[in-house]
Amino acid sequence: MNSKKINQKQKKSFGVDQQTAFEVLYHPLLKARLLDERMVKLFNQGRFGGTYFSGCGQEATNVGAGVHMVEGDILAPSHRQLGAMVARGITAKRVLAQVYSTAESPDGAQQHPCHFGDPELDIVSPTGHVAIQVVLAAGSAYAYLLDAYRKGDVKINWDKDGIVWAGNWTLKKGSKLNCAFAFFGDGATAKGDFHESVNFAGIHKLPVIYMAENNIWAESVHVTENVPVERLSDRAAAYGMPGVTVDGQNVFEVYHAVQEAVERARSGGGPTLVECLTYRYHGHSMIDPADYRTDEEVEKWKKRDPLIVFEQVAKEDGIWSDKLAKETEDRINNEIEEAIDWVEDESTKPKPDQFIDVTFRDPKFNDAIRKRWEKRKNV
Ligand SMILES: Cc1ncc(C[n+]2csc(CCOP(=O)(O)OP(=O)(O)O)c2C)c(N)n1
Ligand SMILES: [Mg+2]
Repeated sequence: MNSKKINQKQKKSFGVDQQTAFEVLYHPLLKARLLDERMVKLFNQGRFGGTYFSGCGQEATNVGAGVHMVEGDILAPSHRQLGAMVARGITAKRVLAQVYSTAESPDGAQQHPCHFGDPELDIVSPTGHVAIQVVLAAGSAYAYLLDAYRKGDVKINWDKDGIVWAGNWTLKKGSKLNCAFAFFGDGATAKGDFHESVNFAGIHKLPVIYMAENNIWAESVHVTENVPVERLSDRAAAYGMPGVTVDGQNVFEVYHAVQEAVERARSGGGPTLVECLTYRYHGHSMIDPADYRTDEEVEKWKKRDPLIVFEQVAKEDGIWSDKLAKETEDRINNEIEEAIDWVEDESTKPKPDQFIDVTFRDPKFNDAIRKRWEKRKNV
């Protein structure tokens, strides 16, 4: 995210001016929604197989965080991170190549449709196991810290007996750390992997942004059956990090909460747990009829849809524009239609060798990973 685009003095939509609001926030919000709904339709029409995990309804939590990522930051996604990926810059073509499992898939067409990474954009591939990406985020953040230490940007604060406690370090003035952004659901916070990751990050003061998407359900299990505290953000206290709960339907609110967390992490202040209250409109995946919840519950959340909330807030602040909204929608629809034509008519089937290359991380396949390794090797 280009911080120069934020004009705090204007105090529009919590400090975001019209251009930023439309370009940086509204465009990915709407692109994620339109692309997601289109993929739901394509799946239901039988145009790609397996299943599909929709993130419809959760776009504001994803975009409000994803736009803060800069080059070198790691995105550790779960299975509903289309919004964060779009905010990070993924194209409709790359997403469709993944769900259609074509040779052009950013992840080599080897994964489940919605558990995928993109080495070009520093999006790590999660495994299908719930919460594992949270562990990968802590590991990446630890690597950032070690890199900074090797470069001489980290000062270790030894005590008078020559002992140093983990986390007792300060970043050299003017230095900045890369951040790891971990996304996970309410259900994932009940897993051991989650606790180990946040505990480790808390101890070492790692630059991780923990994005807890509380959408009330973990498949058919209600949040109250997975979480014994009222707020997921209450969990943060146990790991010595700040925890905050925000309206996950309001992209401006998420944007500002994450901005604060990112500033702290980049300047060596450690991790933050940001709980976003949100909701998924579709079932757990396309094969889930979601009959464990009521229509009233779904309708209640749809009244506070991220796009409706965006328009309300932008209107209250006098920065809404019908013209900009229509232009944005047309631009996105063109990209999506072109991408669908391409994936169905021109993309290519993966060859068996591609799976072997992916598994053994052949640099021929994964140029982006090789380049990153070359860069880090010399730190
Ligand atoms: C270790 C493990 N257990 C169970 C599953 C099956 N599973 C996949 S997603 C999911 C629910 C996750 O819920 P939550 O973390 O709240 O994320 P949400 O789907 O709501 O976004 C479950 C149980 C799995 N993939 N891995
Ligand atoms: Mg959930």
